[in-house]
Amino acid sequence: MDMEFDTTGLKKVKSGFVAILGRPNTGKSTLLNAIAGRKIAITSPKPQTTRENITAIYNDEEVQIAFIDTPGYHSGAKKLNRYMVSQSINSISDADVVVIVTDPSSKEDEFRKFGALELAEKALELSKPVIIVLNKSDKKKQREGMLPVIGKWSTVPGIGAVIPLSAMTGDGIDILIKEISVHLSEGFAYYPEGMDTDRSDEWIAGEVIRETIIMLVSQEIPYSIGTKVISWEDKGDSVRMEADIFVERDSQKAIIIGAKGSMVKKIGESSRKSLAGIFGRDFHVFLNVRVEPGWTDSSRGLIKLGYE
Ligand SMILES: Nc1nc2c(ncn2[C@@H]2O[C@H](COP(=O)(O)OP(=O)(O)OP(=O)(O)O)[C@@H](O)[C@H]2O)c(=O)[nH]1
Ligand SMILES: [Mg+2]
Repeated sequence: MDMEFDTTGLKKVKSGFVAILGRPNTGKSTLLNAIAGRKIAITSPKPQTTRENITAIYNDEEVQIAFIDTPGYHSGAKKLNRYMVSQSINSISDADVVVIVTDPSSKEDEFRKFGALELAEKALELSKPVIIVLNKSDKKKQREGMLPVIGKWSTVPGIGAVIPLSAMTGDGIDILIKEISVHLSEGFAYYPEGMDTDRSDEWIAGEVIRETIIMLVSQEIPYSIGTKVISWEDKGDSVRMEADIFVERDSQKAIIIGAKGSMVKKIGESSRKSLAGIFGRDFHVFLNVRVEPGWTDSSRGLIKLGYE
């Protein structure tokens, strides 16, 4: 990546940018967090959890790697879906290496439309080194499905490596880092020591509230949820934060609020516990539920929610 930057105080290492792409739900964000050693990206068993690119910076004695977690590659037609997919595809051009995460334990065919093969081809067209990750190796089903998948990838010209790993247990991540390092060149670290993400605590906290809603609220509602932290007061050992929860319709607002406010109370309590666990301090969480009609398919709505 060609960039002009101030090199004062930056140490000399092998460095570079690695984009993590793949279908929804394959474990990209879980992998990012495992590499970072803390929760930066939210994760969930439901697809389309990540909506924007998120950087986590990995450092060791030899390398500094900026990993970019991206939204899952999918075919949704709304403006939000298209924004998500463009985030993911755009990450390829700035990357030194492209890692494509797949989940051989699911029945998803990665060689069909909107599969990993399409992503690999896009990256190879731009002459990027491509590494395929076969994630969830801790699952028996994954190990059973793995051999034929490795066979299929071996017929695709240009694929650098196929690496089984488990983002959940961390097994195999060292091998992935070694394989990536082969493709990086000596240079200056891009980020100062101690910086492990481009995202603020406020932003992560807003995402944690969205993750809580994904877990607590069923059906299609999570796809209509947006969260935004509107105030953040650092009080030393605790944080007082206020956030807006956006929905698309009045009926969804009623569900999020719940009978006599029971659901929004539950969301607040559960978020507070998660935030305390993540940041190691107490949180006081105040939530407002707002309707932004049809925001997932409107430019105005996306801008208002911060997806620009
Ligand atoms: N057993 C197992 N589960 C995993 C592993 N990695 C991720 N998962 C689970 O897979 C689900 C999806 O994980 P995410 O990290 O949110 O997946 P993602 O690829 O970021 O999904 P999107 O953001 O929707 O594209 C979650 O329930 C994770 O706990 C793994 O190595 N083993
Ligand atoms: Mg994700």
